Amino acid sequence: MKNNNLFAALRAAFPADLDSVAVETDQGQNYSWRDLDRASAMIANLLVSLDLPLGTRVAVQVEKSVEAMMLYLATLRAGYVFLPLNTAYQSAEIEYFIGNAEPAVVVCSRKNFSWVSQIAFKAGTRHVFTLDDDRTGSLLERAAHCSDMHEVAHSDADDLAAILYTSGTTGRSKGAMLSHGNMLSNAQMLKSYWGWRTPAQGGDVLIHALPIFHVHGLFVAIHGALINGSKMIWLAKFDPRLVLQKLPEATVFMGVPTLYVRLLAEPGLTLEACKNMRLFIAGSAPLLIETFNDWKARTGHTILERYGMSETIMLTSNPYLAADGGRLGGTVGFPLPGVSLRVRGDDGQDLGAGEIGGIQVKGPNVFKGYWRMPEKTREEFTADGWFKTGDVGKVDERHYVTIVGRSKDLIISGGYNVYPAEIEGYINDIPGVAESAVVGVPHADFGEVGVAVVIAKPGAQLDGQAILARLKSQLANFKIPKRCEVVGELPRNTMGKVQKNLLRDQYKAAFTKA
Ligand code: MLC
Ligand code: AMP
Repeated sequence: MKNNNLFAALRAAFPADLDSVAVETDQGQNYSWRDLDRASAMIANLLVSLDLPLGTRVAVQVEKSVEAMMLYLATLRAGYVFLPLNTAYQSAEIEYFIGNAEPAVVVCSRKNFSWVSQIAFKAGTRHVFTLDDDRTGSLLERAAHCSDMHEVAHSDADDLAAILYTSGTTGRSKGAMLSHGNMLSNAQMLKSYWGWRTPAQGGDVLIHALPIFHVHGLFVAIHGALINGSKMIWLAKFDPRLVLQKLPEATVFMGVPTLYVRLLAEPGLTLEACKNMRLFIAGSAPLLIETFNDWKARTGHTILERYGMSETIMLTSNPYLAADGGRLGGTVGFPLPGVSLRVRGDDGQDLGAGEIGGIQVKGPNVFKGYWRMPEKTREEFTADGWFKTGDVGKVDERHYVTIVGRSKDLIISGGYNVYPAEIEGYINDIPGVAESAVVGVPHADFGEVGVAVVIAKPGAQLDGQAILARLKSQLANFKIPKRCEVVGELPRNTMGKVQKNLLRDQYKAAFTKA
């Protein structure tokens, strides 16, 4: 029977010359394809030796490193389920994820071992390993004793490969369950749609500058390079000057819009610097038309904007080939081959070209549901099996999709999702707070950031800075509102509901002026 394990397909695409460079890091290390194969086999053998049940979750909160990617590949090839966690998450957030996912294995950095292991052991996790970004930690120490030969586990297309937590509108995160089939179909389709060149076709080189705990950096970028046998230039952290330095050796770059904004601020971004590049891809948040136009003027390249989600990986993309239509700024392009997309009105009726409504999708890339939340899963799918993205948009006569807003109350800041309901919950727990509202406003660097507007209980004295300081000790740093205002009252409609649109309007220029 055919093995649908994603790793088997990635491994089959490794170039014939296994000693050629697969990953070159900004620390001057080179990893060959053989290194990726052997090290992921050793870690997979370590996991297998733990005698874990099928479907075991491996939760990972570590700094970006090539070894962290190898751990991901090892989890796939051993047939377990990878659960990546943002390094910014703090103890309450980690406690929720571990309690909800019940991983049998947790891997964290050494500096966090004492509190992470305490949470994990309390939740019933049997194995907690450490992994740091300098190739040290108990995971690698233990794996060093394991064989470097490992037969890839058999997986069906529907078997789970990863769980990605994505925040919910009620403030509780939901684990999106992605299968080997979801990821493989998407990776294979993007291979041809974005015109990746295998080594035999001259090869591509990807600058990997994104974090590896979300869809963009972990799946779109890593699968894209590996399934094409393409080399990666691996940056531990995004640094615009380093990217510029590496551009002449690369052909493909992927980034959230903030990365493009920051690169544009560098005088070294020129036609000359980009002349070897084949493709610049942007996504995860709206790309402003100014950024799109400025980029074209400065580099001669038209950014290819695409649209995706944790629940679906990639959904739409502007075309790679001019023959398929141009790359249209302000749009996210066409539904990708195999993906069906429709726009529905509030009453569930199909909308025509140019009409604005809720975006719904179907396809082999659409996830299997939310981990242990059958109710939530049912709510997010229509009776005829379409996934409701929560994004609001339109499709024009030529089939270009434009996202105009979101029905979900969500802020996307520098490519990270922040759910106001979660932040409001924390603010409302602060003594003296009667009520709060968090809204997203435009920001020149992050695209959008949160502003918290708070009402004090009668007689209570509140200070905006003190509220932010308290939030900082509880939540991932990117979720902290960039401003907190204590006010007398919140604008409400006749039903008594807070009118967030009025607050957004009130603070809309707070971060856009020079
Ligand atoms: C950092 N900070 C942010 C932030 N990132 N604030 C708001 N939004 C963000 N995204 C704040 C920190 O809290 C800190 O504040 C200060 O900025 C410096 O932190 P840093 O870690 O040094 O920041 P920096 O390295 O500059 O990071 C910015 C960034 C990063 C843009 C490089 O946020 C990033 O890598 N974003 C990419 C996210 C991503 O990969 N998304 C893909 C999701 S997948 P203070 O006050 O503490 O000093 C998805 C699906 C799809 O959406 O379609 O792809
Ligand atoms: P996440 O849950 O982190 O995977 O974020 C997915 C959300 O990011 C989508 O539902 C969209 O709202 C948003 N998104 C992704 N790509 C784009 C894009 N190119 N333009 C606008 N929004 C985007």
